[in-house]
Amino acid sequence: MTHPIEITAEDRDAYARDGAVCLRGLFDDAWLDRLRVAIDRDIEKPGPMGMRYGRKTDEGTFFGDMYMWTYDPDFRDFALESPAAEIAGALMGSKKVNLFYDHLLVKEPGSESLTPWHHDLPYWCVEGDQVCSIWLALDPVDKTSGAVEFVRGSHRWGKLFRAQDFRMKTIFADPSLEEIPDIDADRDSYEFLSWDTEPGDCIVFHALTVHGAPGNAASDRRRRALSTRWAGDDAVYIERPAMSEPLRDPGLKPGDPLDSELFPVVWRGAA
Ligand SMILES: O=C(O)CCC(=O)C(=O)O
Repeated sequence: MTHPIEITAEDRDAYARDGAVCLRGLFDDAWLDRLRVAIDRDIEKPGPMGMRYGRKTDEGTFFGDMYMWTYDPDFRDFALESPAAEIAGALMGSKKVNLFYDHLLVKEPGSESLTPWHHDLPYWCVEGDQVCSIWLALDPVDKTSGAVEFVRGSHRWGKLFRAQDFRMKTIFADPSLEEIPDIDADRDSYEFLSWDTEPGDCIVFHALTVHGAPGNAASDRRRRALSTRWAGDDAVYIERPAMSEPLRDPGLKPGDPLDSELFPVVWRGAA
């Protein structure tokens, strides 16, 4: 069933205050069915940025891929035509929304690979406050199958933590950046947000919100998630000393708005 896109003032306040908000049932079965087929196709034949995250010894894999929209028609339609861009625009309070990229994160049952605590901005060639992700669940997800946890309000800490590779290597290490604190060693000091989600639910979170996730070793369900990354009016291109390189050179100079073939404007709201 298709739900009208209705973002309430409470949703906007929660996103601004907490740095993460869960929105229920905004993506209908038609999108989910297309994405599930596309996901299996991508796992079968990954794109240029596809890789196995996490431990090689895992019984179930933690598979990731990025920029699928650039070569797969179903991911492309989702990125360009689904309600995602409008949702991002409404929550960020932006008049235009650029697609930054799409990111597939599949934890198969048996995967013990956790998603390390991190926030996203230091990985990215973008700067700005209006930068967010929409993490869309394709399966029922709870903490036994890898529900993502968010540190409430961490997008307002004024910090930029050193990025770390999901494969636990250090290829993104920028020594000038502070290391992220050991969140699990000091859980009483933080407030966490986490939601059990059904297919079609999504979590929208700010690019500075600290988040991480357990593995999927305790369930017998797949945990397929698609994170689409979005940027708004104040976002500009930058080059960081250590970052996750984009799929290709977008042809932008530091300080440029993202508008380009690689980071297209997908949605414009009322001026
Ligand atoms: O799905 C996960 O385990 C991690 C998600 C994540 O880190 C992201 O979407 O930025």
